[in-house]
Amino acid sequence: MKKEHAPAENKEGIIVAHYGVAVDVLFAADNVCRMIRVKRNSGHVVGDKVMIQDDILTRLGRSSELSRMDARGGIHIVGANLDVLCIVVSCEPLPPPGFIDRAIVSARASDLHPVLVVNKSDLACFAGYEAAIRKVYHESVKIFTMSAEQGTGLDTLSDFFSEGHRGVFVGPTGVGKSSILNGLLPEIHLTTGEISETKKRGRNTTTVSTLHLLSDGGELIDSPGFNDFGLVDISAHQLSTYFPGFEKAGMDACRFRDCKHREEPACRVIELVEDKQIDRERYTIYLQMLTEVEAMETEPKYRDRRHRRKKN
Ligand SMILES: Nc1nc2c(ncn2[C@@H]2O[C@H](COP(=O)(O)OP(=O)(O)O)[C@@H](O)[C@H]2O)c(=O)[nH]1
Ligand SMILES: [Mg+2]
Repeated sequence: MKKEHAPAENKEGIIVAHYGVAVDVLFAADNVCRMIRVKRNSGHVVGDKVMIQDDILTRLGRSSELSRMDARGGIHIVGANLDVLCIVVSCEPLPPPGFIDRAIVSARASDLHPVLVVNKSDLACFAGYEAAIRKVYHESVKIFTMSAEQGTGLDTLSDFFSEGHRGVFVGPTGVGKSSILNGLLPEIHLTTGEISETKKRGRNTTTVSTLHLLSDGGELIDSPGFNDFGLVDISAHQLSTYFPGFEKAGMDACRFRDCKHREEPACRVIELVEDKQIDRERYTIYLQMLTEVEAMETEPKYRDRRHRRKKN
């Protein structure tokens, strides 16, 4: 891709990297990338479609936006105009409890298609971990397994994206997000990190989100790792509809349309738990998340979050 410095007029592009006070904009029509200055808290994120005129950048409307909350209540937009959320996990380091469920619920609530990537298939801990992941999620999401280190399993992910998807990698630092992208696009050389032997956690080497065009089609955003995937603006009704594992109950199978699957009569989810078709442990996790979401719905500090919105 060429880098251009002369002003471009009235062109539509897409933000492919964000550096705080500047963004890289890719003009797909002529495959040229330009760096444009922006205000520090401009609110632009990678994936945003923009219009440039006289060096002024205007953001166009978003078709989708995926947000998460960090442990301090700060809201981050993970990416814009995406249709896929790629949740990357590994058996070392492990994702924090609840990370996958929250990511799946958030994706579905934002109209994104969540998929799971289980990386590091070369490690001894992989087989047991993958089996556990499949047991819980195989009916809910597509699961890709791979080893970025050995270059195996990457083709299936690239085939999936070649259908024309735009996705973002999310997952804790050290699971191999950047390594997978390097495997898909060897010419990009993203910085990857060492895993600390004592903490078994990755060091944060990816500091900005960057969007990459895959050679066979589709686009993928590499993002800095994070451990908190707090739910943002998710209602109890959305959670009861989107929780992974409840798909088998079917839409509107409960007597009440707004059934929260807690103690309502003729609740299909509760029936399936009693029938052992939904794992009781999964149901308990759901109830914990439900209590949390209900608390957020009534908690004033969560109601007006606009002032605490952050980019990325
Ligand atoms: N054994 C093994 N190590 C991997 C694999 N993929 C990445 N790693 C290593 O895991 C560490 C973190 O990788 P990185 O791509 O920076 O992770 P990120 O923080 O998710 O972007 C690096 O030391 C990689 O070499 C894999 O498939 N197998
Ligand atoms: Mg990285």
